[in-house]
Amino acid sequence: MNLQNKHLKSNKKIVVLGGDGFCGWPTSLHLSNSGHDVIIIDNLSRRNIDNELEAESLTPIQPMGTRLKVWEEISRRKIDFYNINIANDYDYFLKVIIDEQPDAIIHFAEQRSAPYSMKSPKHKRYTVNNNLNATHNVLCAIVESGLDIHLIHLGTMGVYGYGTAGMKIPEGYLDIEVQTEAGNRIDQQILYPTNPGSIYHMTKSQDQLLFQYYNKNDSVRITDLHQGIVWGTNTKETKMDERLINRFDYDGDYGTVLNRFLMQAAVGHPITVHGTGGQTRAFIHIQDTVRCIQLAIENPPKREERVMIYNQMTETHRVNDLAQLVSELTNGEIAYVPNPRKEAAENDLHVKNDLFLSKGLKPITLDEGLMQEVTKIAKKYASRADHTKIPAKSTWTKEQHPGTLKER
Ligand code: NAD
Ligand code: USQ
Repeated sequence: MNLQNKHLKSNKKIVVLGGDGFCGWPTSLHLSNSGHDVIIIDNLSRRNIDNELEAESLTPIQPMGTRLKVWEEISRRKIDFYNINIANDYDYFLKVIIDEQPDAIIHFAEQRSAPYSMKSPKHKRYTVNNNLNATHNVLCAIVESGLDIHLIHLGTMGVYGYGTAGMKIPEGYLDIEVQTEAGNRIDQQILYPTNPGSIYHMTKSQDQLLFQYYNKNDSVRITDLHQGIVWGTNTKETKMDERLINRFDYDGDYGTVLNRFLMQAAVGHPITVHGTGGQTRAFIHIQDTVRCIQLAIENPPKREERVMIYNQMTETHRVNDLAQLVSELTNGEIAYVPNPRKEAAENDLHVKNDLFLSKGLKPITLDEGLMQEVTKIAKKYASRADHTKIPAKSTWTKEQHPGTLKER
C-alpha cells in the first residue's frame, strides 16, 4: 500500500472502460494514484481510427503495454488490462466483470467525435452500433453479474442542445407542472428534453433512456456525468514520465475547439473559427475531469435512488472569444471558415454545476498559465503535426461543402 492509500477512506476496485483514451487514461492513473485498484478495458479502437484517418495524436502516446509498465515502475501500483470490444464481445466482458467483482465501472468507451460520426453512412452506423451496444452491454452485464456495481458514465452537455431560451440547464432533471384529467396541477420532474446536434450526441441522448430504464427496472446505481468540452493534455500523473503522456487530438475530426486553437497558433496555422464563432459551449480542464470522476466515485447514489445527473463543466465560453484570447496570447491569426456543421450560428448557454461544487470541486478556469502549458506541448511536438489534417472536412449534410480558408 503506497502513501496515498493510507489517506483513502475506502479503497475500491474500479473498472475503467475506454481507459486508453484521452479522458480514460489520466483518470485511470489518477484513481490508481489515489489508492484504488484499477482495471482498464479497451479495444484500442481509437488507435485504429488514428490509422483510418492517418492522423495521430500530436503527443507520442506509447503502446498500452509500455504505458502500464512505466506506471508500475513509477508508482509501484499495477493496472490490469483487458482488450475487449464491449459492444461486441458480451460473454467475455461479463466473465471479466464476474471474475473481477468491481465496486464501480467508469464508462468512457464510446466513439466520441461528432464530426467522425457525420462523415458517411458507415461512420453514422458504426457510432450508433458501437455506442448503444456498448452502453447496453454494460448495463446488461451489471444486472447479469448480480453485483451491486456503481456505474459512472461520461455523457455530454451536448444532449441538451444549446438553445435553452435563457434558462439555466438544471443538473439533469427539469421541474415541470402538468394538469391532470381532473384539472389538478401537479409537479413532476422529467429528463431535460434532448436536442442532439450530431449522430454522436444522439447516441448520448439515447444512453440516458437506457440508464433510466435499468435504474427503474433493476435498481442499478448510476451516475451520468454530462461533461463539457475537455481541454488541456496532461494531469499531475501523466506529467510524471514522458512515456505516460496523454493523447492530444488536433485533427479536423477529433481535435476539440480550444485545444485546436492553441495547437494551431503554436504551429503557425490560422485559428479556424466556424462561421462567426457565435456558438457558446461548456468547458472543463482535463485535471478537473479526473477530479470530478473521483468525486462521483466517492459519492455513489443509494440503491433505490434514481440516476444521478451532474453537469461536469466549470465555465462557458463563446468560440469567437476563445479565438480572440488565443490570438492575443500567441499573436496567431484568426480565419473565419464556413461552418461544416449544421448548428445555430449563435447561442447563449447557462448551466448549473452546483453538485460538484457542493462535493468540494475547486474549479480550474481558463488560465493563461494552463493555456501556455498546452501551447508549450504543441510547440514541443510541432514536427509531428500534419497540417493537411487540421481543416474540419466532415460536413453535416450533403449540401454543405466547406470552402477554402478566408482570413480576416
Ligand atoms: P477517446 O476516443 O479518446 O476514448 C474512448 C476510448 O474508448 C478509446 O480508447 C477507445 O479505444 C475506447 N472504446 C471505444 N469503443 C469501445 C468499445 N466498443 N469497446 C472497448 N473500448 C472502446 O474519447 P475521450 O475524449 O476520452 O472521451 C471519453 C468519453 O467522455 C466519451 O464517452 C465522450 O463522449 C465523453 N466526453 C468527452 C469529451 C471530450 O472533450 N473529450 C467531452 C465530453 C464528454
Ligand atoms: N469549432 C470551431 N472551430 C474548430 C473546431 C470547432 O469553431 O476548429 C466549433 C464547432 O463548430 C462547435 C464548437 O466549436 O460549435 C465545439 O466543437 P468541438 O469539436 O470542440 O466540440 P463537440 O463537437 O461538441 O464535441 C466535443 C467532444 C465530445 C463531447 C462534447 C462536449 O468531442 O465528445 O461530448 O465536446 S459538448 O460540446 O459540451 O457537447
